[in-house]
Amino acid sequence: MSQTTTTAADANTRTARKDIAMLKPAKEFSAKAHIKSLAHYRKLYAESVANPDGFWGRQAETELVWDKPFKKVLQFKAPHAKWFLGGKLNVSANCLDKWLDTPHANKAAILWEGEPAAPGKPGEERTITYRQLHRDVCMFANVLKRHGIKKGDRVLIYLPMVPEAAVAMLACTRIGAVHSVVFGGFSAQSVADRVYDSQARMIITADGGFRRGSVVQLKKSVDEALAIKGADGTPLAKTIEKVIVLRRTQTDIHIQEGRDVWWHRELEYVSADCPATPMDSEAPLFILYTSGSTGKPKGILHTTAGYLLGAKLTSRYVFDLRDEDVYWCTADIGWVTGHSYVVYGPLANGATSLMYEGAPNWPEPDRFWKIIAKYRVTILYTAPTAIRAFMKWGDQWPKKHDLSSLRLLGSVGEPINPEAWMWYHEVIGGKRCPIVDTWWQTETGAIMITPLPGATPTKPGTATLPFFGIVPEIVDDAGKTLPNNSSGKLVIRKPWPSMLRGVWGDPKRFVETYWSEVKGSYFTGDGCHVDKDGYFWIIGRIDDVLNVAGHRIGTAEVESALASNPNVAEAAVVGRPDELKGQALVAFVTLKSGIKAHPELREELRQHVGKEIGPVAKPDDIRFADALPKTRSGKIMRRLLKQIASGVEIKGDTTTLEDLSVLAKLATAED
Ligand code: 7RM
Repeated sequence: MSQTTTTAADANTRTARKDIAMLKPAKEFSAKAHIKSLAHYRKLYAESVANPDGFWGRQAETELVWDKPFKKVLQFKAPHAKWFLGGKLNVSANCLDKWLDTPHANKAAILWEGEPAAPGKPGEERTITYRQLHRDVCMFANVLKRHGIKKGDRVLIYLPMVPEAAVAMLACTRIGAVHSVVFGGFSAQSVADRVYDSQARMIITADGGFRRGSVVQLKKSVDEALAIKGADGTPLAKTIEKVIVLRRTQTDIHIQEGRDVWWHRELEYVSADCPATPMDSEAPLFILYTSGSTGKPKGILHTTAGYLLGAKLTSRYVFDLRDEDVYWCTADIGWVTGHSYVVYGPLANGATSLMYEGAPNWPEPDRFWKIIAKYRVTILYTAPTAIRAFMKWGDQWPKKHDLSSLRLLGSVGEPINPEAWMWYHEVIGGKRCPIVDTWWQTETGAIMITPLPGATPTKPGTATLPFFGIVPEIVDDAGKTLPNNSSGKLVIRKPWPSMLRGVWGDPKRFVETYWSEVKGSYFTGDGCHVDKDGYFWIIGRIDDVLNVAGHRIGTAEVESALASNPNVAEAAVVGRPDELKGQALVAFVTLKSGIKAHPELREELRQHVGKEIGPVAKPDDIRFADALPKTRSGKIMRRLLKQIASGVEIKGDTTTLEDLSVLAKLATAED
C-alpha cells in the first residue's frame, strides 16, 4: 500500500496510545496460566514453526485418543494438505468416551439456559453431565443408523440453541456421517439450497424454536424447503429421505407419514450402546456454508483429526481453560464459532460449556449479565457487535449484577474498536480480566491470531500474535512479504491442521478463492496492519478498503474514529461512487441511548473524524439510524448499506439479515 495509506490500525494505535499503551497480563493470572510469559510463548512458537512435524505430531499424539496411530504428520502438495495420515480416531469418542472413566464423568458438559417463556418467568434450565451426554449421543446415533444413515452420508441440522443440537452433531460424528448445520434463522430457500449442494439424506429439525418471546417455525420452513423446485422442475431437496423432528415449542406441525418422525418416539426403539466408528484422520467431518463474494454460499469442508486438534488446543490455551471453569461462548451453533467453541473445543477438553437459547436483550437488556451471575460464568466469549449494543443500552444493566466470577473475556467476528474494548475491559471485566481478541475464519477452523491471556501484553484493537504453528504474513500485490510497520493482504504461509480441505463439490472455487491471489499461500481475504512490535491489526475484508481521492481508507478506521465520539454507539462506513473523488464516504451512525440526532451533531462527527484520522477521512454523508443491518452472526451487511448509500434498489440475498425492518427505515432515513 502507498505512503498515503491510512488504516484502521493506525487509528487504533493512536487511540491506544492516548488511552493506555500496553496492558500486561496480571501476575496472579500468569502464575496459574498454561502459558505464563511472553518468553514461554515465544519459545514454544519458535519450535512450532521451526519443526512443525515435531510440534504437531507430538500434540496429536498426546491430545487425541487414537484407534490406530498415524504414520505421517503432514503431506502438503499446495493447496492440498493431509494431516496425520494413516491414523484412525473418532471425534465423539474424543469428546465423550474419553471422560467416562475419569472424575469428569459426572461433571456438567453442557449447562443450558432456555429462553424465558415470558417476561418475569425464569428460563428453563438443564444440566447434562458427560455421562448423560454420552448416553444421549449413543442413542441418537442409533436412531440415525436405524434410518440408514451411513459413514459419509450428509445430514442437515436445523435446530434452535438446545442441547439436542450438540447431541445431533456428536451423533453424526460417532458414526462418520457428515453434518451440515444451518442456522435456525435461515430461510426455507437456504435450507433447500444447502440440501441440494450437499445432497443430504436427512434433516434434523424441531417443531420450532423460541426467539424474543415468539416461535420460529423451523418445521414449517423445512416443509417449504422440501417443496421448492429447481430449474429442472424437480424438488431441490429430493435427496431427503427422513426428517427427524424434536419437540421443543409444542407448535402444531404437519407430519408427513413415512418421511417425518419424532425424535422422542425414535428413542423408544434404540439402545444406549453404540460403539464409535474409527474414522480416517482425513474423513470429512462437517460442511459449513459461508457466504462468499459471489452470493452463492460456499460449503467449507473440515476433516476429522486436524480440525479436532485445532479446536482442542486453541480452546485450552486461548481461553486458558481449567477444570473449574464455567465457559460461555455466546455464538449460535449455526456458525463456526458455535462448532469449535461451544461444542468440539470445550468438550474435547472436558470443560463445562454453557449454551443459551435466546437473545441478549430479551426480556430485558441484562439477560447476559443475569446468566453470568446465575451460573458464576468465568469465561465469556462474544462478538464486538454485541459489545457495542450493550454499550448503547447503558451501564446500568451490567451494573445490576454480580460479574465478579468472570476471569477472562474473548472477542471474535469483527475488529473490535478501542472504545468497545475499553468498555468491555472496564464495565464487564472490572479491569481485572484479560481480553483475547481472536482472529480466525470458518475456513481456518480454529483461532489463528490471538493473545494468550497469561503471556501476551495486549493493546485495544489488535488480535496481537499468531497461535502456535501459524505463520501469518502481510504481503503486497506481488505477494512479497512486507516488514513490520506496514499494511497489506493477510496470508498464511504454512499449512495448519484445522485448515479447510476444500469447497464442497467445487474444487475450482477452492483454488481460485484461497490459493490463487498469492501463489503457494492461503489468502484470507482480509487486510491487515503489522505494527512495530509485530502485532497484527485486522483492518477488515479487502473489499472494505476504499479509495477516496487517491487515499486508501479502511472503512473500519473511520468506524473506529466515529465510535470514539462519546455520542456514538456504532457506526458503519461504506463507499459510494463519486464523480470527483472516485469514492465518497457514507457513514451510518447509531447514537447512544438518550442522545438525539441533530444537524450540528453531524458536523461535530465529521470534525471529530477529521481530527482523529485526517480531513480525507471525513465522511461526506452521515446518516443517523436506529439500528444497522446485520447478518445473523452480527457482521454489518455493508453490501446492503452500499446499495442504500448509492440510492440503488436493494438486490440480492437478504435472508441472512437479522431484522428486515431496519432496511426499510434506513432507505427512507432523512438525509
Ligand atoms: C470466526 C468468524 C471471518 C471474518 C474474517 C475477518 C472477521 C473475525 C476477527 C475479525 C477482526 C477479529 N468466522 N474477523 N474475527 N476481524 N478481528 N478478531 O468470524 O468466517 O464468520 O468470518 O471475520 O474479516 O475474515 S467467519
